[in-house]
Amino acid sequence: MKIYDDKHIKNVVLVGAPKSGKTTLAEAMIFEAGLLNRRGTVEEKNTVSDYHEVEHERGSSVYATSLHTEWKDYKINVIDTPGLDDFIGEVISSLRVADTAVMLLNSEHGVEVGTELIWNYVEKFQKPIIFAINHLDHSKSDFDTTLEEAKNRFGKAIVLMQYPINQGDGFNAIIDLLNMVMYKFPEKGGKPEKLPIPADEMERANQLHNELVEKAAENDEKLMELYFEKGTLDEDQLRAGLKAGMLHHDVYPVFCLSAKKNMGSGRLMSFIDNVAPSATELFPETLVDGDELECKANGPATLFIFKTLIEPHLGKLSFFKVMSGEIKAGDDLVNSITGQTERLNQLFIMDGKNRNVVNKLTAGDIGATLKLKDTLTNQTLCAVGKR
Ligand SMILES: Nc1nc2c(ncn2[C@@H]2O[C@H](COP(=O)(O)OP(=O)(O)OP(=O)(O)O)[C@@H](O)[C@H]2O)c(=O)[nH]1
Ligand SMILES: [Mg+2]
Repeated sequence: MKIYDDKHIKNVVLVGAPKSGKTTLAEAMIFEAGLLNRRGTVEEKNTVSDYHEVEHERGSSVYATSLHTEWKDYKINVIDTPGLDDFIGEVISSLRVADTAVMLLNSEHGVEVGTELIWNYVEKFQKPIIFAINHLDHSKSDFDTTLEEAKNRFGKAIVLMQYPINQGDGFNAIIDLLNMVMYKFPEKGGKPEKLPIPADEMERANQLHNELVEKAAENDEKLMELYFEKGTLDEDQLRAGLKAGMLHHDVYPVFCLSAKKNMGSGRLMSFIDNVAPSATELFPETLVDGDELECKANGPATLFIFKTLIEPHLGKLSFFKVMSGEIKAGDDLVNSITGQTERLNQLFIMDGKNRNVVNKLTAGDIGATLKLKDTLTNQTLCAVGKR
């Protein structure tokens, strides 16, 4: 597996009301990257993410599942969470290690009770967030009402990056307000054609583009000055402004999707690569003793265990985020609460039930290890002498 440095790893957690399309999107994100030969579906019970028997029986996610995709020189770790509020614990622990949350909204239903419940935790952890309006191919899709509800509920940080021009049965085109182009998808989805914005959409697109630029400039005095001087911002300035806005919870970018038809996931992943913050760019974690821990590869090795699973025939599987430093298979770390030493016998990158063995993981990455003796979820393992 290709090794990515700490600047080229992004952790996103897919959240949203039940059936908003999280598992279908996760599958599309891996398929688009060419890491799967065949795109599984929830109906056929063959997605990478919903691999547990109970998920097949119910036809919906029960566990938060870690997987990864690779998009244009970046590794994106994806955690697909269940939407049903019975399993909110899975969402909370996943949000804890996310760099960005991607909240799916079902455009048939708009903002749902489930959306609001999850929102409370996004706010609590102050995680950067992207909204993805899904189900745009559905005959009852209502993008404008969904957007309006999101604005009413989540406020003026909501800013459109794209809008659909033919939602419903024949959905296949999106106006992209960042690149100012139209993306037109082939019938089976996948890579879209890049076309000029049609003349009759130009006025609306220009107006929304200007709103986007203003929003990006709003968070930075220098950008605001440049914007007033030149009347616009270049691509790098836009990215920097949006990133700063996401970090401060002043910008919630909105994307368009039909996860089922595999339309829109590529553009979303490019935005995650180029704009969404990496763990190294998040504000430092405040530790119990008041100290701050910065996420950087040359810091002290620190792992946070966010999930523990007992897998049949395997035993205890512990999922963690490398909060700082670098870890190698065979390293000894100390549990910061119990003082017990734990050996990391094997390190994995997980793709649903598949374990990819790796020798090393760096700051910001998410991985798993087997058979920790005495370490539970929500505990931290630190370099010896750093407890
Ligand atoms: N028409 C349409 N159906 C979709 C889309 N995305 C997902 N679906 C369907 O909606 C249903 C739920 O999709 P999932 O991917 O399981 O949704 P989820 O958010 O993971 O659901 P939970 O895990 O139960 O919270 C499935 O039948 C999907 O095929 C979409 O973009 N358009
Ligand atoms: Mg699911």
